[in-house]
Amino acid sequence: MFKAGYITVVGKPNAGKSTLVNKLVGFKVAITTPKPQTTRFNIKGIVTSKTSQMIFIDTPGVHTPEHKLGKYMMKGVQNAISNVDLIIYLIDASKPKMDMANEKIMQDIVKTKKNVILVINKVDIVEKEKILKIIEVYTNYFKSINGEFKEIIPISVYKNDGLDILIENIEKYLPEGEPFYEQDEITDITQKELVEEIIREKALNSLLEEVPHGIKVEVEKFKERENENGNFIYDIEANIICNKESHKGIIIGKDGQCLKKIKTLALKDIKEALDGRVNLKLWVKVRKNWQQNENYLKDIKNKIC
Ligand SMILES: Nc1nc2c(ncn2[C@@H]2O[C@H](COP(=O)(O)OP(=O)(O)OP(=O)(O)O)[C@@H](O)[C@H]2O)c(=O)[nH]1
Ligand SMILES: [Mg+2]
Repeated sequence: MFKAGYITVVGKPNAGKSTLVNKLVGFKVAITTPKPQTTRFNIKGIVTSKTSQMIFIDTPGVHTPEHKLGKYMMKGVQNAISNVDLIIYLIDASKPKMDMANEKIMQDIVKTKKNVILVINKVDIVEKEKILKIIEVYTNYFKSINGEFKEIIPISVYKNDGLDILIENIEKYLPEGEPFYEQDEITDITQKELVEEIIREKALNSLLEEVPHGIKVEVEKFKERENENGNFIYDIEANIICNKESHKGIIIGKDGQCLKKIKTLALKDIKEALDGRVNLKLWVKVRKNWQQNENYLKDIKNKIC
């Protein structure tokens, strides 16, 4: 009998949630960076096989919010753990310290009474003996709040290690039922949102610590046309929005070098993702404290509900 269901991937920032979902889907549906708090809204990644349809929900990393944007991000996580068939709690084996964020995640997921699988990622960069200790610490804490991990699976997304076992175990906990999505559907992120996210990824990777988290990308124009040879051409205009005047200059860089770099890197990925020719225009705009302003958070809010 065919199985189909929703699986939320939850964890602290930088654990590798988006990297894992991308790997399982086989397409980059979510951006990934070495910086924490990369993902801002829930993104679905759909994997359909002969035996099952797994709908993964990649969520923002759990943290204590410092502004309204962060609060909405955390609301998204709450929604994603409440309405699913299975929760994957992903932790980073190289940063296993049990802290308040980890405790909060486990307290939240235990309340849902859903099945939970503990997945320990990045085992490629830690010694084997350390993994046993991590398992002990996390299982003990979860037990102390009346939780129980249905399975515990160490993986390395980088090394493709443990992913087959993970898939087998996920299927075990999915309900029987018909697929929710067509076989060729892989995500709910739109082409426009994907472009915004790709540009944001390149900006995050090109900028120093203080600037990136204040950045938002908005595509203003997204036009698709077909040339006489049947090839698609996309005309895209986008704004990189920052929250301080001083950040604008940093994003543009000396002689526009930084913005140029962001554009070159983004163009490459956008062309690949859209499978066509792309004309990209990028501007930098300032919106003071946009992360605190309801008017500028409407799009993120809409993605939560
Ligand atoms: N060594 C190692 N690094 C990994 C692995 N998986 C992911 N990473 C790296 O971990 C960093 C964070 O990955 P993301 O997928 O962006 O993490 P995330 O959990 O989605 O982070 P947020 O969106 O901020 O919550 C990136 O630099 C990844 O390349 C892995 O298996 N091994
Ligand atoms: Mg992410």
